[in-house]
Amino acid sequence: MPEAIKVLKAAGADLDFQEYDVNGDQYMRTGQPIPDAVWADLQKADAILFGAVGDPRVNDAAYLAGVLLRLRFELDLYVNLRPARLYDDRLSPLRREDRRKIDLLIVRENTEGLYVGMGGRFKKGTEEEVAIQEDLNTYLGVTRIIEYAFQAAKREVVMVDKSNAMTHAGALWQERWKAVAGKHPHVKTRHLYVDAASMQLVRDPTQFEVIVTGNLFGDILSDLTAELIGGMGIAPSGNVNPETRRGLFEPVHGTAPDIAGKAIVNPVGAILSASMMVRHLGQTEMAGAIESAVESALRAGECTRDLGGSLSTHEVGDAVAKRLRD
Ligand code: GGG
Repeated sequence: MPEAIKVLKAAGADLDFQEYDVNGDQYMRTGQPIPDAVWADLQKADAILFGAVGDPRVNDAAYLAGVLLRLRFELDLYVNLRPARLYDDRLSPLRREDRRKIDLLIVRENTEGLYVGMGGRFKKGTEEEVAIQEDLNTYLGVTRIIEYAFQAAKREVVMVDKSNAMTHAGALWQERWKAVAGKHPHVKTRHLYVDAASMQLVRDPTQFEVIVTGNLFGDILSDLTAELIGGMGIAPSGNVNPETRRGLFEPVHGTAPDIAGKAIVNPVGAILSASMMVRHLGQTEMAGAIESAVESALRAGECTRDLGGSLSTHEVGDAVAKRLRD
């Protein structure tokens, strides 16, 4: 986060920053994932820049649910934008050069699906235990995310589901997909089952512009697409509500406790999330300038070791910030 803020300031972002410590320490101390006073402020913010949630000392799903899922659900940030753009050819694991022009967007439904926490465990701890995790899909939720994908696309939207096996939810997705697609005849459409989509993403990701899918599949596919462009350290995301204009921006990665505090974590995912945030706030030129500065630093090899460089987290922030000031 400090590197993302550093870059925003170097880019001349005219924003008031308010920093909040929402972390495992304060959760263990107070039992509150987000303190009430912090929550009140977050509800009023124009945008939220978020790091990551996860702490090996906290083996408690209520922590993740009480931080990230609460923000997504209660602020109704129903669109999760997960772009994947390859900034430097050498970061791609793909052998064929013509398959490396990757510039796609995953539009993940962010407030429904398996993440709502419905279900339960019956006869818990016995050999007869039954565990049910419910996959919630609503007419409104499915319709609005598909509609958003069409707004975001110029050329083609690919809808990904598993409607051949998940027949109830899948039927709703199929019906809403056809209905919404019918309103956008100028945009091409394609449907893929999630297994086929995974295969196609590895085979030739350049074929995709916008992919729209549910919460779980979007989560999984976007880790795959992150690896196609350099890994989890580089992938940004935005959680937005296009109607209220609320937004939360965060790197796709988690907290990576194994490398925390060593000044080697890659700040690019956070920096690119900050650029998505200023774009959301209407500063398109600034967002483009930040992305160009990141691209130039990566191409010059000014990056952390996960991308083959030797710079520290802070030095990467400096390298990007310097390009914005020069
Ligand atoms: N910025 C994404 C994020 O925080 N995701 C939550 C997550 O994956 N937590 C688990 C972890 O950090 O290992």
